[in-house]
Amino acid sequence: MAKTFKNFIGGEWVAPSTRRYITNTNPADTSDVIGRFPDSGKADVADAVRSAQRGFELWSRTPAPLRGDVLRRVGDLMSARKDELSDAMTREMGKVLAETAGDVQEGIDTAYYAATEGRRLFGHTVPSELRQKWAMSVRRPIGVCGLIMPFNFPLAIPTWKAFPALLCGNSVILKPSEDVPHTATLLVEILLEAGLPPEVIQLVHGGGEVGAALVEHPDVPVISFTGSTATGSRIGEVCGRMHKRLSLEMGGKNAQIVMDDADLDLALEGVLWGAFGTTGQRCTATSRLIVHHKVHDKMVRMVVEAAEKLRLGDGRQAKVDVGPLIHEEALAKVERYVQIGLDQGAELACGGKRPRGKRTANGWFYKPTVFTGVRKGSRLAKEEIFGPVLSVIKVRNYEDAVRVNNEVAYGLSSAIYTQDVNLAFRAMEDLQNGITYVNAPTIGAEAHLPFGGVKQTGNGHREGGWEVFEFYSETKVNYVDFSGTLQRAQMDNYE
Ligand code: UN1
Repeated sequence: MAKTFKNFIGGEWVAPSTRRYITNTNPADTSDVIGRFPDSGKADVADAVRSAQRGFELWSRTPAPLRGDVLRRVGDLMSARKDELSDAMTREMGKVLAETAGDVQEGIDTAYYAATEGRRLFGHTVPSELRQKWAMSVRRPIGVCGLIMPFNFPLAIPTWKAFPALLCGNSVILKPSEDVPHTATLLVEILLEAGLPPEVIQLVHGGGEVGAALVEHPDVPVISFTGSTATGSRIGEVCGRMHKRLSLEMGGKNAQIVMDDADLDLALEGVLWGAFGTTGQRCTATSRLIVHHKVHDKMVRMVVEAAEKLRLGDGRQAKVDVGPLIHEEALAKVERYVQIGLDQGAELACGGKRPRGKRTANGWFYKPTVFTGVRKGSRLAKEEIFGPVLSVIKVRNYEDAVRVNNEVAYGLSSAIYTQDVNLAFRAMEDLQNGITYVNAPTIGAEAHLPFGGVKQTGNGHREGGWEVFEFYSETKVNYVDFSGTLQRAQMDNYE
């Protein structure tokens, strides 16, 4: 009998009010059951909010450097348990161990960055226009933050959201993806062990019902969401109506541009990692390879030859390059897009089917797939697939490459491979993305820099780095007049 997991609400591990559960299985081998996790409902969210409000009262009054100390201990515990966390993560999410170790590391980096921010959290002190008057701004906690996470970074993304939120003095309700609830459970255990007061963190497992209840709850003033653009739009409507603070990280259709002067071996390594790492299930995944016509045929040959050699299998086994997709539905979506590609006249250069063989028989595997001759404006060229499918687009020159990169609705990351320093700098200006890499793939953002995209990818906020602390805190301005007289701003100095 599979282990039954609980929510963490009101400072205790509790069963969901619904008495419903979702069975979580290993996507590389669906006969491996990780456990049953709560399929919670609105009442569980309501309980979590009430408790989180008490948590907020306590935590928002705790000095920021002490809040930082808790996060430093969280980083220490995550470091000590890196192997255990990576293993648990690969088991429920599928990506290879090297990648889940990177995912844990991103969480550790985020913890230590947030810990030190507790001793900064700068405001400004600025001169007043009046004599004997002081003016300053400070950062204040906001309240209960509802954090809604995707499956692809089971630890890094929850930490990106939760650690800065906590450092700023907010309490947090985590709604992990129902596909990776175990990793979130381990994270909450670590937070508690590190000394976070119990009511400051709540964990409510479940699906869309939990997410919707959080978004619609009047006492959750901050929502952060990473996921699809369609869901993000619905969340945005509700938050707009309720005047909530909302950070959205949504889709991508990221491209790697290869110019005719590029180091093709380097470009090859970049595109393999960008397109097929995490089985293409990153918001930052390389989904389009935009290649200068002079090197197009050669580059395609190199990519196809290398893609065919990638070894599929259980990410916990040695020598596996690519794990499974997260679930049957994700696999079906990839299959649908392959059909759409064929229907719209693209040429299948490799992949395009499920693998055969024992190693992959029980999981949601799909072969790394490359399409060439992908027409500008076709669905393969425009829509996010979130799987191991790469579309190659041939271009005439740099301007054409920029145009193709920019003509999609999304704007998360882009990459350009060139030896021409002038062109590299022009690209940094011309490519409409939140992140541009020069001679490096579209994935691999670092935790201490702002992360996010333009256009339909986001709503203007950033995760990571210094900017995220502004999202999770409210600016308050204080004026102190110590003149003992009424001084009228804009008037008494300008008579
Ligand atoms: C995501 O796919 O949502 O830059 C996040 C990267 C990772 C984070 C990706 N550090 O690829």
